[in-house]
Parts: sequence; C-alpha cells; structure tokens
Amino acid sequence: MSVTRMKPRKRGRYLFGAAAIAIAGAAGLGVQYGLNPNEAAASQEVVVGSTAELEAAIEDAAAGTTISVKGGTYKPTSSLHSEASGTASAPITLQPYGNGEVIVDGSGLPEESWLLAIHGSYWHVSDMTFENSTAHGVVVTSSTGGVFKNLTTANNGDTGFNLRGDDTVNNLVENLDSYGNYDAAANGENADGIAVKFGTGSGNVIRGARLFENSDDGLDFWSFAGAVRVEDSWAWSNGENVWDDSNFQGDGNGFKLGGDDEAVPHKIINNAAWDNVANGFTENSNTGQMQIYRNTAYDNGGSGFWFQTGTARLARNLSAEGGSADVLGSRTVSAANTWDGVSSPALASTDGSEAYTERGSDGSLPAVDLLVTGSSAIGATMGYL
Ligand SMILES: [Ca+2]
Ligand SMILES: [Ca+2]
Ligand SMILES: [Ca+2]
Repeated sequence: MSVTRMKPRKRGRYLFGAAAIAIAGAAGLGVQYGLNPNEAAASQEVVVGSTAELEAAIEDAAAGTTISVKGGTYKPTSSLHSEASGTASAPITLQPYGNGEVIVDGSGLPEESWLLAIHGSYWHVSDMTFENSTAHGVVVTSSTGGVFKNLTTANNGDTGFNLRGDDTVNNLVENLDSYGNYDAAANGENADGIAVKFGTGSGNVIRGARLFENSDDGLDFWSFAGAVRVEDSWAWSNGENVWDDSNFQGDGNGFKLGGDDEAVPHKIINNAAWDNVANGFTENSNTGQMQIYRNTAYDNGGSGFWFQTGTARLARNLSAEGGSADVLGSRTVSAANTWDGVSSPALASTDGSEAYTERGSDGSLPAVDLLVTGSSAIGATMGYL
C-alpha cells in the first residue's frame, strides 16, 4: 500500500485581518468601497522565515503584497529581485515581522551581484539591514513613490543605497545608516553611502541619514538630472583607506552634489560633514542654482564648502577647521556664512564618537552635543529642523 504524502500547505499566506473584514463587508459593494476584485485579491501578507521564502516572496510580490520577515539572518545566493510595482494605495511592503531584527547578508552572492534590486514603484521597505553584498547593497531603479525607512546598508562591495534610472520620482529615503561600503574591484573609487546617480526625476528626499566610513563619498549625485532635497543628514570619515588598499582611489567627499555636467538645483539643508578626507560639501561640476542652507562642515581634509564654478546660493552655513579654505566662484551668491564674516558660535562638542550613538526606537537620529551650537542663525542643528 502506497502512502500518499499530503502536499504541504503554503504557509504564512493570509489576509490582514482588517483587510479580510473589509473585503467580506464589501462583497458586492466593491464600487462603493473603492475596491475591485483584483485589488482585494492582491492584498495579502506573506510571512517568511527562510532565505528561500524571502527570495520567492520578493520574486512573487505584486501590488498590495506585504512581505513580513521573521527576525534572523538571511543569506541569499542570488539577487533579491523584482520588477513589480505597487500603487499609491496598494504599495508593496517589505518589513520585519513584529519586532524581529532582520539582516540580509549578501556574502553568499555571486560576484558583482546587487543584494536587493527593485525595478518598480511604490515599494515601502523598512527596518532592515542589507550588508556584505558583492556589489551594491540596495538598488532602486526608476521608482515613483518609494519609501525606504530605517534601513542599514553596510560593508557592501559597492554603494550602500542607490536611487537611479529615468523617472525616479517622489521617493523618500529616511533615517538610512550607510557605512563601510568599499568596492575593492575599483580600489574604492565608487562605493558611496548613498548615490542618486544616472537618471532623472523630481521630488526625491533624503532625510536623517548617517553616511560614514565609505571608501568613496558619503553622498553622491553624479549624473542625476533632477533636484533632490537633502536634510538633517550627517556624513563623516568617508574616503579613509581602512582596507589597506595599496592603490586606493576613494575620493572622500561628505556631500558630492553633482557631476557629468548636470546643472541641478538641489536643496541641501541642515546637514553636517566632518572628518571626511576631501571636501565637506562640493558642487563637483554641478553649475545649477543649488540652495545650501544651515549646514556645518568641520575638520574635513579639503574645503568645508567648495562651490567654484556654479551658481549655488549659500546662506547661514558654518565652516570650521577645514584643511583648505572654502571656495566660492564669481557666480555663487553668499550671505551670512562664516566666510562672510559671521563669527562661528562655540561648538558644544567635537567628539565624533557621539555620532555612533544608537538611534531612537523610531529610527530618529540620536541626540548629540557634537557640533551643536544652539544658534538659530548659523550652522546645522544636528537633529531635525
Ligand atoms: Ca569616486
Ligand atoms: Ca562617489
Ligand atoms: Ca578617486
């Protein structure tokens, strides 16, 4: 007598309680409730607890899918990849299950693989770590309406977090920690903390980031033709050759605000750059009318602020202890900065170790005294404006 094994049930797939009730209640009333059968069917949570389940869940994601990942370390052997899009009302959500700590470790990937590769819109990814990739940590291509919150991208083989591609619109990257990223293949020339590069699009915002100890730059907007707003973010100790690379090529700017002859009016507000190998804030070759307001540069190897060729407007910025003088060109507009004669207020602390303090439970920046002045007239607040 043969034994027939029961086919294992697909576990961990169920409707959100509230969604299930809403759908049941809306049966036959889809129009009235703004639901159609397709949307209702797609609205589901997938709970994953193994690497294979994580790979499949991302591969199978569709508008309305919530992927909830149990606490643990996941080690995929190929890129976590999706070309699916959510919608504004039915995003694709990737998040921890409950309060679990989720680490996605890319050290088992083939060479030159991106760890999380999303080519689509309305993804909401939060509260997870992507580390040790053989190339980029997270790459989000041609996304509208993405929300990437409380992520850590660390020790990857190229840039930690990337937005790129045409039609990169209205994405929010909030409270990112991105550090230790290093592209050995190019001797550190390319690995930034966060890169918004090689694309176009408006409405993108970076807020509350800590970008440090990356081989190239903290932040880099090379060849991106769309204004980005960067606020309340810190970049430090980028470009230091801690990898003992005898042909090291990392640049080491805190905030590199352009390149490849783009002219883009980025808004750079209430950020701080310290202890970077090169400049704190640099236009690179961006000639656009950027707004550079209430930022602090301290003890960078090059200039605190380097805006030589473009039309940037700089106001109420604090620069101190730069290795080189601040550089402004004839077309910049400058008022009420330290180099305009405003005296630098006293700094409460210059102890950089404070910046490593654990974030708040909601992912917010830690409270520090580092580079705090208490001034409402000049420099960064070292918190949220
Ligand atoms: Ca570089
Ligand atoms: Ca760079
Ligand atoms: Ca270089």
